[in-house]
Amino acid sequence: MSENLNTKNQNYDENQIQVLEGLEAVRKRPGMYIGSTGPKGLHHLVYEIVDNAIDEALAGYCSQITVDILEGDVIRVSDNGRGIPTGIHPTEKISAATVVYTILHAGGKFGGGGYKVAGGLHGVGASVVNALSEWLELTVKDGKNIHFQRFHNGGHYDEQMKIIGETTETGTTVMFKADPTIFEETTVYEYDVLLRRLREQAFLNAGVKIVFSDLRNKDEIVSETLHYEGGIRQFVEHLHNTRELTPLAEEVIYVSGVQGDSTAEVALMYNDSYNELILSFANNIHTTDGGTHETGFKNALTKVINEYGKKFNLLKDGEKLLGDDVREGLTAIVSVKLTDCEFEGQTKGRLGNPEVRPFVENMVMEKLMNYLEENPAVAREIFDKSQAAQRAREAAKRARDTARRKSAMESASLPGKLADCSERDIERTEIYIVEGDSAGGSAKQGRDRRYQAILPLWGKMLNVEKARIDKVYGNEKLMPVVTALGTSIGEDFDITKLRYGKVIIMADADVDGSHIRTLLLTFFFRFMRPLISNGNVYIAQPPLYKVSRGKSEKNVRYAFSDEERDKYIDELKDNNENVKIDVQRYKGLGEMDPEQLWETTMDPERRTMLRVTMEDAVKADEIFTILMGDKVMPRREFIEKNAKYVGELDI
Ligand code: 1YM
Repeated sequence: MSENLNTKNQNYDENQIQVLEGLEAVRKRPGMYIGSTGPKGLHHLVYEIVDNAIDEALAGYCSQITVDILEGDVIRVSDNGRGIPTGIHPTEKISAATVVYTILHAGGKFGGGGYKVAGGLHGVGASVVNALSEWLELTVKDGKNIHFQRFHNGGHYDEQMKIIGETTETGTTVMFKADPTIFEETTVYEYDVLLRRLREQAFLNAGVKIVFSDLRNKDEIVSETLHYEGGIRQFVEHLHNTRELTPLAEEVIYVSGVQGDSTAEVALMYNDSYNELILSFANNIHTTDGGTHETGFKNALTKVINEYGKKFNLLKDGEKLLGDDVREGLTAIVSVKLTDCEFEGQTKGRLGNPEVRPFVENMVMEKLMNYLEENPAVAREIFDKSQAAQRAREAAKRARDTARRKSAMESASLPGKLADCSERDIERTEIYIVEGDSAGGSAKQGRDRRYQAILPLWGKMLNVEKARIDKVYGNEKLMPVVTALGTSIGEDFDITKLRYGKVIIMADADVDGSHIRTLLLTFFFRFMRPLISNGNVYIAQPPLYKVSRGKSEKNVRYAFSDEERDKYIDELKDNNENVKIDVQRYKGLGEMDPEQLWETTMDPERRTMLRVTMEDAVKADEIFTILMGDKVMPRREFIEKNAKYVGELDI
């Protein structure tokens, strides 16, 4: 606070003290404003600034937004809008633009005349970004003058905003460097992460043009223009393309409506897969847990397709398609823009506004019904697909009932190969799912039988990406997993029935092991998703090498990477040049004896495991569709691109 202020007015001193108190609050609790100080929070800084430029574009004053990552992970965002007002603010006695960048909650845009729609931090974003930056430079062109101000160390400034030149252009440019003392983990941006979000924003705001470039490496400049006149229609097409899915009909169905100050739009398309993907947004914010807009859409879709079936006598009396039937193979975007969004739930990922459900529901019912009547061929295809899903659901139900009857008749319903644990408290229990009989044998002998259960897998694996649920019920490899976990699958999934707190996949560190891991993860993702979002799924990390010197137990080290192996070799040599170090490479779990397996991979005191998390269900869906789908090219591309990331599993 003892900054050397270049001010002539006592007001400015007081002002800066007040300002810095506000920004200091942000620096003390960054998580409250941007969620975290990890990579996610870091990228959030960019979104906050871009959001302001998008608001300006939506207000109709800006046609292009440029986003650059510069050397040293400096971000530059530029727009050709009106430019943030630079006049002296009536009560704060400093430039309005300075107010926007230094006063928390200046986002109300000075009350009145602001935008009808605001997302993100509702405009407080600019000052939050400034508070969390090592430095930030703001340039505003107002058609006459170029105004400039520099901030440093989280919003401090030595000089007020000043004119540095003349111009006939208008617009705002913001350049900033995230503060490494706040973002301790990393201040390096991931191009793909920013690209994904910028592209999403370009889809959601039809016509807005965003030019995004990575200029960090002069030899490898990457640039992308994101500009979609078709808006969310093109979003749906994009989701089909990236997943290499085959659409059912050629064009995307699009409906929209207005009610007062609110707008709603829906784009949808079917494909020949069995999965549904609905992404919903409120004021451009992804509502990961859905909410009233999504419910309204789903209700309408079910009603319309049933009504269509009745009207054309395609449904027998009393026959009814359920939501899951009409959503099989559906890709849809639901986007609403409201004056005031209420976000609910622990992660604020669900839209709560009750009036939105009937608004979306009625709009979609009316317009989609019209569409289907005007496009009978498309309508018939959608209906037939839904009916096929319904028939499969009934077949699955029969299979399930048979499975249930069978298990009720068998005295012990748990799978025969399961070596269960004695403890029942799921806070403490864990199950190792192990591929291969020899590894299974070692694991059974090496485990702590009080709380560790072992389930060896055998038989032919089903590629669940290409199977409906009825196939799972008949699969000899997956059913033991289902019965051992106790939760059932799909609609019947019940996490309260889970028999083990940790579900640990243990497979070899080779190609086959990786295949079985992927298949099991896909299975959990498609049929037991809450298991993943709840954080119950883990991947065991067996060591790659055993490094030892002589026979003493004291001189044995297990290495999980080549670097670690070399480090242990040096450590055990202890500067004695001639000493012999033994390095054993484990080709598979089966090579380890029970004791080694326990020490290195299963002992809770010593093991390392990866917890599988689901940061982004959309990305995960894309990954699984690519990894397990029919198309070879995208799979190879994905694997090549991501090979370096193997080891951290964040689907
Ligand atoms: C690179 C980031 O922030 N552009 C931007 C911001 C504003 C305006 C124009 C703007 C808004 C209004 C009137 C209004 C903002 N202004 C304010 C505030 N790009 C970027 N472009 N004139 C210009 O809302 O009425 C906050 S953001 F509060 F000063 F009006």
